[in-house]
Amino acid sequence: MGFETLVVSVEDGIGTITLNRPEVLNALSSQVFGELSQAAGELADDDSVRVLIITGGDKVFAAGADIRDMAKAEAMDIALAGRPSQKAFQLIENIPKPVIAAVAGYALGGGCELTLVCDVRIAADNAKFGLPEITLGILPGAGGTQRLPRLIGVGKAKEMIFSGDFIDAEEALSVGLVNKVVPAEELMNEAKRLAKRFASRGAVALRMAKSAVNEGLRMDLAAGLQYEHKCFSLLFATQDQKEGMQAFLEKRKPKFQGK
Ligand code: DAK
Repeated sequence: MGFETLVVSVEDGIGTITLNRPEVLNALSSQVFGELSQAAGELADDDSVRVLIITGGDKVFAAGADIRDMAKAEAMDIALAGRPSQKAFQLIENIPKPVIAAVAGYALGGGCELTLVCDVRIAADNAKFGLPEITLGILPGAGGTQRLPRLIGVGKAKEMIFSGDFIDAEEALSVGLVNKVVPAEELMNEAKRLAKRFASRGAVALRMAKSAVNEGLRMDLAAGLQYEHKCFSLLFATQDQKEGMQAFLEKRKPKFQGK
């Protein structure tokens, strides 16, 4: 289906969602959240898609939720309107395929929070991350107070949340908010290179590995280790496990079938 606020493409097993509201720095309106859910759901269900990339293009990732949408809202509007954004973010976080955020320019507020539901973040050297909600009299409400401390630690997360200040790509790298920083013109090449590397691995093992990490983070260590062991055991029922180990013993590259 066609989208008004996104551009969606599939090439070589990689599905790419590009936020496309340049006139407002890709601000995330309720329409964007709705279309994101739809696009992410379609790419999740498409067996030809092995890995997803979410980007805002080469100028800006997203300057947050649309402040014009929020400015006149009452508490109940937010309580109810929260659902499309929560649905989109939870859906993306739980897609059983790797999701890479490719970030150029600003990733602020809900834009920064969108990168946090991706598995891996690649930043252009011009990227800037921040949670400026506090400067608007609110707090990060799309997972920022929960996912950011889990990713980068409580102290730095609180500094970012309390100050609303932005950090540049190098600082984001140093605190573990992004996995890699590349020259801006190399951003999509690097994201695609990593996507192809992920796509060359067995799809079932990738799915299980993502689930083991994500679900494990919601459990205590003992329960997480048990869950990991269940995922690990189950993989011995796949053809990919037989093929991967046989290929190693025969000193050749494995040909994974994703089953
Ligand atoms: N919303 C709407 N329009 C925005 C926008 C935004 N977030 N950010 C920028 N724009 C618009 C500007 O109004 C301007 O439009 P015109 O004036 O040309 O009509 C155009 O984009 C260009 O922006 P600037 O002229 O401001 O550009 P500059 O380069 O001077 O500044 C900037 C760039 C990114 C520093 C600045 O635009 C800025 O501070 N933007 C706002 C950043 C911000 O505060 N973001 C956080 C928003 S709060 C939830 C779901 C989501 C959220 C919360 C809950 N539920 C689950 C309940 C998320 C909340 C947020 O993200």
